[in-house]
Amino acid sequence: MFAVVVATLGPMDVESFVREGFLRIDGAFDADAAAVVRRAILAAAGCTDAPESWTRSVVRLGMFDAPPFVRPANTPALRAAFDALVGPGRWLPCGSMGTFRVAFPSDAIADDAGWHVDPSFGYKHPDFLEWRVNFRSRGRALLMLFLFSDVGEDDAPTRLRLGSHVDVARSLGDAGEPGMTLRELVADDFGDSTERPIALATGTAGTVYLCHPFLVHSAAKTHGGSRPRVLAQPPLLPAEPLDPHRADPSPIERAIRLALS
Ligand SMILES: O=C(O)CCC(=O)C(=O)O
Repeated sequence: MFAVVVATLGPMDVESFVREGFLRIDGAFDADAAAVVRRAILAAAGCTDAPESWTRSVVRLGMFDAPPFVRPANTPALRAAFDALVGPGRWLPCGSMGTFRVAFPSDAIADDAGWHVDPSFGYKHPDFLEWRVNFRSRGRALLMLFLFSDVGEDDAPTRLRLGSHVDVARSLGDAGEPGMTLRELVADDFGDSTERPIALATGTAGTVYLCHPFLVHSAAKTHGGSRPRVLAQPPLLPAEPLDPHRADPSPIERAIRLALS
């Protein structure tokens, strides 16, 4: 069973993060704040609470940076968790929520539900499969999943490959400083991580999953529930380059170092 954290992170939580590659923080932000954002996102998608208005299976909406959207990413509980996992002074406050992905109840197979890690540099290339990741996780300190709706097992939870950050770190270690493209990582089966057990990113609105940047994950293929699932996935940006070999590695860096050794 993976760790679920309600308040401050303890040593066991941190060790679970290093081993499994993620932590679930319950009540990381307020459920009322989640409801405000959820309504705004559904309105931006041209929908209401009425199922008749849910005419697509998936909608992506980008780059919301107004205070109600970014406040959930800057709560005291999350800032403390960022300090514990990335290190005080080594991360930048979140100024935008990245892409919101809304999944609506539907049997249609989502065409963007493939296993992947989120690339963190090389974005100038027009083909996203050429975007890159390297063993230092250049450009990204954490992958974060913010639940703005209640997400049960039938509500299209994100799928997480437990421990896959270790497999990916090993492949990236072999690739050195230039790292690998997403295309190369796909061909590598993300460090041969296909047999790893899968966890589902479920929880009530206000839950946040803090994930190692190398954690392999995928959207659910279908949505068998009855309410739209609203998720944001902003990166936590590093304030300085990560260095798995430094004298006082953060848990993120320590997980990489353990995989490389
Ligand atoms: O919607 C989800 O559950 C995850 C989406 C995702 O991983 C992505 O868009 O990169």
